[in-house]
Amino acid sequence: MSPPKAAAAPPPVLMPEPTMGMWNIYHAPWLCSSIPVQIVMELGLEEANKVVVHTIPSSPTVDARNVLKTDPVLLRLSPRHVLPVAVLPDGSSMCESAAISLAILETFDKAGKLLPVPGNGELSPKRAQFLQGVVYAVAEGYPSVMKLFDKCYHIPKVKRDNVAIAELKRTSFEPVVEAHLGRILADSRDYYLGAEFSAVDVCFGYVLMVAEYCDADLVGHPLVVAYHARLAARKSYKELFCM
Ligand SMILES: N[C@@H](CCC(=O)N[C@@H](CS)C(=O)NCC(=O)O)C(=O)O
Repeated sequence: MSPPKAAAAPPPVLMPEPTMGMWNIYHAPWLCSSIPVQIVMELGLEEANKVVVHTIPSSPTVDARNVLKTDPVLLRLSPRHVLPVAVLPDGSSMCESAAISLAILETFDKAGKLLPVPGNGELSPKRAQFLQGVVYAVAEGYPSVMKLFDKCYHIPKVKRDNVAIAELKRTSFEPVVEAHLGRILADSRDYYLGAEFSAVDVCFGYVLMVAEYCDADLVGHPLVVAYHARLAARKSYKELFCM
């Protein structure tokens, strides 16, 4: 009788080269590349053949972090081994989820579906609020929730450093995310800028999704809970985060 064969290793995931002449975004499910990808979805840019999203497949045998460190295309495009990375029609590339999101909006959202469009040379207060919101959510909100994520991810609740989690919640997440959103939403607006959904809500939706994923009772403010529920009801959010 021959000895049992070891299970064959799954073939390595190989990411495609960017498509020249189009925008390309490299993405992995759950990572912050979800922010520009949700904007692409909201604007229907894949269907319109303007943007190609290359997604590292999500499966029990594929570790996106490993693909980032080994895939030849990603190693070349993202030497820091992080996503998102966007490749522009001329082949040049750019990183940073907020910058990529703003660049996509500037290029494709002339009608202002997800942002207040620039006026005739004057910066309107709403557009200023929009620019501030996108940068704040990604530069301040995202690191604040990720500090907590690092203390919660794959750690059973009883084994977590609950003292450190409570401290981070009090000193970072509450003032930076929860109290900030609570103040913005206090005049019973539905979204960050008012009655209309915008790309700022995409960014904060991502931060709140990570907070919920931590399963550490991070958000208790009723206005913020209701705001997150509104964001989570969108088709694009469900397709990205309710798999
Ligand atoms: N400031 C950067 C952060 C990029 C970043 O850290 N991306 C994370 C995902 S959210 C990543 O790719 N991590 C890979 C890893 O942890 O191995 C941005 O907003 O794009």
